[in-house]
Amino acid sequence: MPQTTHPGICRICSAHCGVLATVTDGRLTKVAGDPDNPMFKGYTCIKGRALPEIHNNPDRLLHSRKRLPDGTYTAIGSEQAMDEIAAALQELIAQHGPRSVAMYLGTNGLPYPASALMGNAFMRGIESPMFFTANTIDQPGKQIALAAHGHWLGGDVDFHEADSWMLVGTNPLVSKAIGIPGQNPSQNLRAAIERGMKLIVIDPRRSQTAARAAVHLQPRPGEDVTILAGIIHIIIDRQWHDPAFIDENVAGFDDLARAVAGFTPAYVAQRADVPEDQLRDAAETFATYGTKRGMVNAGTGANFALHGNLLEYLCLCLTTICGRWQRAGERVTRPNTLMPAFTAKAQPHPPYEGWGYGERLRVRGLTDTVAGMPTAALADEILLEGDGQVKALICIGGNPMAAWPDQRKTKRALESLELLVTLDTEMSLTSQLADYVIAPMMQMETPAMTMGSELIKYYTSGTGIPAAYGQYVPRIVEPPAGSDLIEEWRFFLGLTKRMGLELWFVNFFGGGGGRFMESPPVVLPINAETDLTTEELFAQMCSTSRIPLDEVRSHPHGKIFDVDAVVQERDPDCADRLDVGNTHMLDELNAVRAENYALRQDVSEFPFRLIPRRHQNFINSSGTALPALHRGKPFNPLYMHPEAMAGLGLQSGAAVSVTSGHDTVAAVVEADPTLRRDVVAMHHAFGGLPEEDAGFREHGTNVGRLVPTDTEYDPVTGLPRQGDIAVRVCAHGETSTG
Ligand SMILES: Nc1nc2c(c(=O)[nH]1)N[C@H]1C(S)=C(S)[C@@H](COP(=O)(O)OP(=O)(O)OC[C@H]3O[C@@H](n4cnc5c(=O)[nH]c(N)nc54)[C@H](O)[C@@H]3O)O[C@H]1N2
Ligand SMILES: Nc1nc2c(c(=O)[nH]1)N[C@H]1C(S)=C(S)[C@@H](COP(=O)(O)OP(=O)(O)OC[C@H]3O[C@@H](n4cnc5c(=O)[nH]c(N)nc54)[C@H](O)[C@@H]3O)O[C@H]1N2
Ligand code: SF4
Ligand SMILES: [Mo]
Repeated sequence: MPQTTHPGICRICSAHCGVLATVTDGRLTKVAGDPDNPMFKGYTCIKGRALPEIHNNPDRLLHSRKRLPDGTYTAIGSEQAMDEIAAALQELIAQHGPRSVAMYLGTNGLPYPASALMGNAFMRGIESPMFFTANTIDQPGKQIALAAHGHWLGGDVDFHEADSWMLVGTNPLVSKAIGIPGQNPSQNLRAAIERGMKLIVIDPRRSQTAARAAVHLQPRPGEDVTILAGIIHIIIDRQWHDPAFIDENVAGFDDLARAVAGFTPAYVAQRADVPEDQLRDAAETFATYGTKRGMVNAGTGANFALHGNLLEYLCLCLTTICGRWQRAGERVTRPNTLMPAFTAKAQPHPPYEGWGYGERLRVRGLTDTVAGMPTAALADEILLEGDGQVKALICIGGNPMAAWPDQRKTKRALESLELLVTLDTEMSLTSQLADYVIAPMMQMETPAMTMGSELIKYYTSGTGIPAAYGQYVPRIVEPPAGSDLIEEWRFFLGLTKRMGLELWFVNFFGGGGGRFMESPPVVLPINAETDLTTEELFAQMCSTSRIPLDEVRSHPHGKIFDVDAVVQERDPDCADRLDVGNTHMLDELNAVRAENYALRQDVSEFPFRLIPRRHQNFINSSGTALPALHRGKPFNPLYMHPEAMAGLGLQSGAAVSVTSGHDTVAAVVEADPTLRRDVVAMHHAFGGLPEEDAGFREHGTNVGRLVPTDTEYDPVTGLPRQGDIAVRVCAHGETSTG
């Protein structure tokens, strides 16, 4: 039995672990950690190790599918599918204009660096501005806040050298997403704590990360803005900020000080329900402990409670007034490898326009922003008749029916489309409504590189690879015999050729990042003559890399390159400043202070607050039906404190109804003593279609059903309240008034 083992890259999450993949008789049979990888040293997680089951999943699509008039699906050749889809798109564009075609890029764009970029180039090629991503239903406040605050061109403080770190509503030991470097976060945290770092975690749940914290604030959910304003208040009051750094680099300090003045420790403690001395302890530990190095990062938990932009802005303000950025002469924490070189400098990049420009939606006055188009409003754009109505949607590696807010509205919208195309490895909830489902190749069947993991540092601080690390691997396993699978970027190339388009492929999204590169983006013309392999396309994308791709490729187990990058002195004529006094943000903060918060805390109708949390074994909806990952529990329980359960007469495993002001869903309740008594938690992106609710023990519960898109939402990004959702819970089948 021929068996070979190859270095590979798991790209299920942004950590991009270097792995060893074993192929037996042409099938992927094992994925394990790679002890020879200098960055990961053998580390993987359960998801990466399940890559063989993911590739060999019997439910995986091996051929694209087309929906027949009776609603059933038939296999269709990929060439034929591209012929038909190209013709349908041309027809729609001719009749209704390019804006009638929209694209949505979900989380599974990440593993395939060329796919999102070619999709984006295609949209520019047909001149449609309707390019949406999951980012605006994730944490768009990160880019909005950076635009309002500006960037520090010296980059982040190194976690490995910091003495204190604050994490707000993020659980990186599970999500690997932010704060603690995601490349084996558990080990990174252990080493830091052994070295003496004090971790401060703000989370209504004693999460895996909170359990390791020196200070854990367990507040009411949704009060993170209040808490951060309170911490800034204490720091300014005690003069623990960094006046020299502020003097040289910061504008708006007095405005910030005035805006936080009303957030006294007593007020914050009362409002957020945290002990006042713990709040003081958090502020003191962060601001004064050790060598005073360390940053503040927030995650989805804190971002989903309506004030995401302000929340992220206050994280930057707190970091900045304490001078917690890498300074001249210090090592560059995240030097580029496959990205072009840049010179880190100890100086600000000034704020820039972050929202209110570009394409305007026809609903809720929303516009394009630095975080992209407002995805939570796309269903309304599809449903709203009239000029500009969206008639076709192409989804790449995303699952609107599982992950978008307001599942019922999403379903009405997707069903009303004239053309819905998904590129998905299975008949996902969204694929089940699609006219065409394009079956793509999977991770180990395509070449891979770490550029995506490196790139995310430009999206927000606290992410990216904290070393000049790079890895590139060729295809490891052939697609299954007899299959007809296509790489996603080639699908867009196929449409381009059929539609006679001329595209301009750009090697990375401009966004915040483009402005820090020393070389302009690589721009490639793509047209009917284009004839490229994926390797050749990657080579073009990396043609301006700091470390040449061939050099990276010659280290198949990945390499930490000897890049000796040090933050340079500021330019002598630099007069730019970081802004901690942005008017939009401080107005919002004043409005938060003026709120009658007792109204929101009233528990008479809705006694619980539902918060989000991530599952160790799945990324969103991916893999939730796979026995290797769900291990006999294919649903997402409603986690509840045991005392709260006892109060309702509930036992773990009982069926419950969860009701928000918007809708009701059925779920299985499970005791979780790590929660506050007044908080319940759920993983999102589970569940079936709305008419399949009875199957919640088989496929779980859709949280998006409880979330309206048009009552409580951020006016800049459209992000609705996806956390701190007021709910009541009762035994399933009973009705209750709470
Ligand atoms: N209520 C609530 N809503 C939320 C959130 C929340 O916490 N609570 N979280 C939000 C966040 S942070 C995000 S990022 C979004 C996620 O929103 P989406 O990205 O739209 O949702 P996913 O479930 O990640 O969709 C992934 C899809 O990719 C498919 N897939 C798996 N592997 C591959 C592959 O190799 N290739 C391709 N082409 N497809 C593949 C899966 O089958 C699945 O259909 O949801 C948001 N919505
Ligand atoms: N294993 C795994 N990893 C993932 C994903 C996954 O689904 N599974 N998804 C990926 C994606 S798309 C994303 S965006 C990232 C998200 O990464 P994170 O943002 O780190 O998400 P979580 O791990 O859910 O951590 C959020 C934490 O916020 C807490 N929380 C909830 N509400 C509040 C609140 O109001 N205030 C505060 N302070 N805390 C609150 C929750 O208890 C939870 O511990 O993870 C990525 N990585
Ligand atoms: S941490 Fe992320 S990249 Fe690493 S093995 Fe797990 S899912 Fe894959
Ligand atoms: Mo996300």
